[in-house]
Amino acid sequence: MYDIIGDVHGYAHRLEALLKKLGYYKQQGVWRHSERILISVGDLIDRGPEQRETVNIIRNMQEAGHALAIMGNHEYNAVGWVMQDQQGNYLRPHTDRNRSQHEAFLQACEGHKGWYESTIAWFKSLPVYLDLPELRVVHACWHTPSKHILDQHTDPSGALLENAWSLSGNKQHPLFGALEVLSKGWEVDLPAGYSFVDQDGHERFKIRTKWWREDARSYRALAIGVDNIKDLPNTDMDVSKLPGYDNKKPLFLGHYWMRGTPHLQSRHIACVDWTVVEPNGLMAAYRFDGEQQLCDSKFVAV
Ligand SMILES: [Mn+2]
Repeated sequence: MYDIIGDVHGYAHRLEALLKKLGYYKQQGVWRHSERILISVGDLIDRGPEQRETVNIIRNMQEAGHALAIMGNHEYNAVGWVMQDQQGNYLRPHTDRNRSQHEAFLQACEGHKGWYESTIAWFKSLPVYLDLPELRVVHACWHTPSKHILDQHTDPSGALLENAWSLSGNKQHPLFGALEVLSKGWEVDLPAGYSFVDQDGHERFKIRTKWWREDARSYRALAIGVDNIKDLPNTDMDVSKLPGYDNKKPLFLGHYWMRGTPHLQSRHIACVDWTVVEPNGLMAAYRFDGEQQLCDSKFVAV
């Protein structure tokens, strides 16, 4: 069965500590488990001190058949940093803000041109979601209409077709919005006059939502990643537009900077990103044994 691990963001030593705790061991330079497969929810890179080591661990495992991996928004952006659209603009504009978010990875790649090119090619080969017989994995939001749009632009392995990359950078194209929802989540505009400052100090006018919550209606209850909740209006949002979840299979997410002791988002949804990038954060996994109702006690973290 599967162990699903959260965003690593370049913290290779924390990843290795987690692998050890999960019973994986290194053989001929590749981490493996005799009975289990690792699944990464994406966001291997950016922020942390061991960018190349992190990619190498997961890529080696995947190529040896011991892991599966999907693309997070950071891998998508890494590809967009080097790819241009038909007008010659980078899919990920080289603004100061985007550069600072990507700086740790770019620095780690300096002097390693061959490794960098090979890694970008590997990122391009990753699927955006997994729909396995027992479970589903997506970086941020399971949204069937977005999946259907994406599926028109992928090969049988789930990787984006080569010509789809430039389409995906065009905000007018449905693929752009589909990838935003799947990899960045269900974001909602705040009413005019409202904004908040995110963990990187940037002012934002949209909130990420706990799109899986069926019992909440207000901006304050549905927002995630807002430290000072009083920055948000004390009113309800139009929840009829939230995607919800069909609960047909367990779903695993990353992306959300969860804090505290790892716990489920619902009986069918587990976010495994417990914010290894912060001093009190955790590198977490969910140990999945085929159960269709998930359980808090199956999180493992270091
Ligand atoms: Mn992340």
